[in-house]
This record gives sequence, C-alpha cells and structure tokens, in this order.
Amino acid sequence: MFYRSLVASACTLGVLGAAATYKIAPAHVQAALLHKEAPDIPIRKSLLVEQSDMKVELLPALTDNYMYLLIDEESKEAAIIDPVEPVKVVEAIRKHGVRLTTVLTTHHHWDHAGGNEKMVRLVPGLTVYGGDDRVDALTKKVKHSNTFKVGSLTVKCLFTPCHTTGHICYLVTKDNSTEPPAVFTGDTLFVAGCGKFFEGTAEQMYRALIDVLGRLPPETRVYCGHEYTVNNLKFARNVEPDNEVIKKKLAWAKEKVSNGEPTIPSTVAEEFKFNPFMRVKEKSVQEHAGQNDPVETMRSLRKEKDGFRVPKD
Ligand SMILES: N[C@@H](CCC(=O)N[C@@H](CS)C(=O)NCC(=O)O)C(=O)O
Ligand SMILES: *[C@@H]1O[C@H](CO)[C@@H](O)[C@H](O)[C@H]1NC(C)=O
Ligand SMILES: [Zn+2]
Repeated sequence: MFYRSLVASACTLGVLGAAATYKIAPAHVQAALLHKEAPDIPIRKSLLVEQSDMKVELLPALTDNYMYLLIDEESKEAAIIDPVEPVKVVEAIRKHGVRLTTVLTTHHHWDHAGGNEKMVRLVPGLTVYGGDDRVDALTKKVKHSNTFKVGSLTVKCLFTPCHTTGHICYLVTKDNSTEPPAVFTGDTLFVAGCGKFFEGTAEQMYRALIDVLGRLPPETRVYCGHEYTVNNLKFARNVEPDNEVIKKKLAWAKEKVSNGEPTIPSTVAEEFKFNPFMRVKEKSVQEHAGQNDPVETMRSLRKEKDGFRVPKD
C-alpha cells in the first residue's frame, strides 16, 4: 500500500519531493519494503536490438524506467531518449564508440527529464528536444510533425498530449530501409497499457493511441518509458478473460521479468491484439466497460485501471 503510493508519486514529484517522501518513511515501513522487494527482484538487464540501419540499446534506469540509446549505423551518431541516469548513458556511448549529439525528451516528469541538466554537463553541445517548456535543459521545442536528423535517420515528432500537455512520441525511420521503424512512446503507450491521464482527457488518449500511434506501420517497434508489462497484462486479462493472446503474452512477460529481461519492444500490430486501450473499438472490451462508444470505453477503462488492485498471479 505504502510502496504503491511511493511509486505513484514518482511521476509527479520532483527528485527532492521523492527523496523527502522516502526520508519520512518510518523505519518499520522501510524494513517491510526491503523484505518484500529485495529478495525476488533480479538485476535488470539491458538489451541490444540490432538492425542494419539502426541499433537501439535498452538501458534500465531507476526502478522500472527505460532510457534508450539510438544509434545510426551509417554515421555512428547517437541520440538518447529520456536520460534520467546520465552516467549510465556515458558508459553506453563509450562502449559503442558513438558520438552522442541529441537528447529526445518524451515529457517533463522527473523520471524522464530529471537527468537532462546533468546529461548536458557530461556531454557538452547536445541538442535537447521536447514539446514542453517544463522540460529541463530544453534547447529545441518541437511541435507535431516536426522532423530532424540523427545522422542518416529521420526523427518525426508525434504530439500525444494527455499524460502531460506537452508529451511527444518520437518516430524513427530510415529512407528506403526495409527494416521496421522505431517509436519511442514515453508514458503515452506502454506495452499492453497507457499512461495515466494526469493532464488530459479520454478524447486525447484516443487520438494518441488510435489516430496517431495506431496508424504507424504495423511492424513499427514500440519502445515505451516503463517496464509495466506484467501489471498491464493482468489488467488486460481482467478486461478480456477469454483473450488467448493476453494469456500467452502474460506467461511470456512473467518469465522475462523473472530473469531480469525486458519485455520491450513490442510492435504496433501486437498492441492491437492485447492492449485494452488500443482495443476500445472491440465488442468484448466495450462490453466489459459497459459502453458502446470507443472514447467512453477509453474513459471507463482508465478509471477502472486507476483503481485496479493487481492480483499476485
Ligand atoms: N501503476 C504503476 C504505478 C506508477 C505510475 O503511476 N506510473 C505512471 C507513469 S510514471 C503511469 O502513468 N502509469 C500507468 C498505469 O499505472 O497504468 C505501476 O504499474 O507500477
Ligand atoms: C530512396 O529511393 C528513391 C527511389 O528509388 C531515390 O530516389 C532516393 O534517392 C533514395 N533515398 C536515399 C536517401 O537513398
Ligand atoms: Zn514515467
């Protein structure tokens, strides 16, 4: 209970706020947390997704965040998405021997943008992109459809307000490549879930998930801001108990997480098969929500998930 409220506060509190919250936790609560969390949480592993046009290295950060190192294979130029732990980023760019030029910030919350100031001190000359004046160390504010290059790769900004009013997803493509694009979705789209509607509405999340992200090529790889997949799939199973794809993906995700391995990336096509927030047009999902309209179904699902008690299994 207390642990859950600490985690929930990670989004909206600043680092100092979060530290203060930890500080005031009574000793017996801290002990309970240690006993509950320490023994069965494996060390989270990184993962390198290799294509001939680009590489993406998943860098676990904080408790369940991901940073992503994006490498243009042609030029060895790189970008980092949401570098909340900049020292780990510097280690990764040294390991790969790449030139980091770019920070892509999905939104201003501290677990995503809170490393920007230190990142630009460690690697001078970085361009910091984001869609919100509240993003630390911002140098280029972007709008929907803005595009720019990272080496030979093209980055297109997709404005997806709802979790925050300035949230941006970044679509990465390479001209004439036959390999799948990548999309970095921050806290808009998670594997099998979506972000909380802190600063937006169901209409906006519908637009973001169905009209914007849902229209990307189905093979597009989805790299999201958090490792929430198991909890999200337990909610998805509650929404659609007869959906076999959800059951299979949940068994797979539990196995991955228990080995400290990421469940990311998924693809846009996969999300339409198991993510209830992407399935708001489906009869089964609408029936569960007691709605017959996709946007109302979105609203109802989000409300239900905000109060969902995640079962142990
Ligand atoms: N329910 C989250 C708690 C943390 C939380 O609220 N995270 C924010 C992003 S920092 C969010 O939007 N979560 C989406 C959700 O809980 O469905 C979890 O699974 O650990
Ligand atoms: C991509 O292919 C088109 C058509 O074949 C060609 O005109 C264009 O120059 C190519 N672009 C790049 C960046 O190679
Ligand atoms: Zn977050």
